[in-house]
Amino acid sequence: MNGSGVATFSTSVLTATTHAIVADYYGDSNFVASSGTLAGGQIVRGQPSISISDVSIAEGDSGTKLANFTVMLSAASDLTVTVNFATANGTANSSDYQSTSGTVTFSPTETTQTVSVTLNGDTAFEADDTYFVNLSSAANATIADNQGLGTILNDDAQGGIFSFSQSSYSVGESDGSITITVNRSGDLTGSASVGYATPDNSASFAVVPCLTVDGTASSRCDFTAASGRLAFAPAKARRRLPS
Ligand SMILES: [Ca+2]
Ligand SMILES: [Ca+2]
Repeated sequence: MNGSGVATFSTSVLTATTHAIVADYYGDSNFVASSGTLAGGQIVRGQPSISISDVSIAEGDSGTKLANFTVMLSAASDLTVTVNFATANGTANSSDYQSTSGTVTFSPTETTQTVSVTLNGDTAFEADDTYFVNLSSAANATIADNQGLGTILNDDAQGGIFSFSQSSYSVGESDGSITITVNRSGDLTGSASVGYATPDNSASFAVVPCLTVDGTASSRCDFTAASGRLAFAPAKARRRLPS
């Protein structure tokens, strides 16, 4: 190079390792032309690579929740690195998650970013569902793993959950009957049934006269035993026990 110039060096074939740069330099009559190797090795770094994590998360029963995918750069870069992302259906579809796409940007020195996918909760029993976050079109980096697998884990009981409408019921002795409501919650997508029966303690109270007031009712003295099965059609959440 001459006294006022700036050396520029451009190539597209350097491999990622340490390279020596040899320069010829010359100047005016006081500067003896010479040549030599610049002090220190000139390090050529390979482009970092991008990968994305997999995420498994329980679905939830209502509202939404986020599945956070980590997008990683194998090493910090001096350049801004970008990569596009887009979701894609597996067995999951738009009823299960909200599709999204965009660009992930790593500023110099950054190595981690997050892509969030919004999942929709529900109470239907179903198999675990899958979807993908695909990476494409990286700038200033290569892509080592271009696909994040999202798994929405089923957290619903098949057929739903049965419960009484109250923790206890009271009835007047002269009322003749009592109606007890059984609720079905959760998965209502299919039919389901549940058996019921009044416990019969008659045998253990056989020696006790019915007129004895001991706070315990028995079918021998106080009520007619009842048993049967309550059938719930799909999407029906309430049934009444027959009186
Ligand atoms: Ca659920
Ligand atoms: Ca579900």
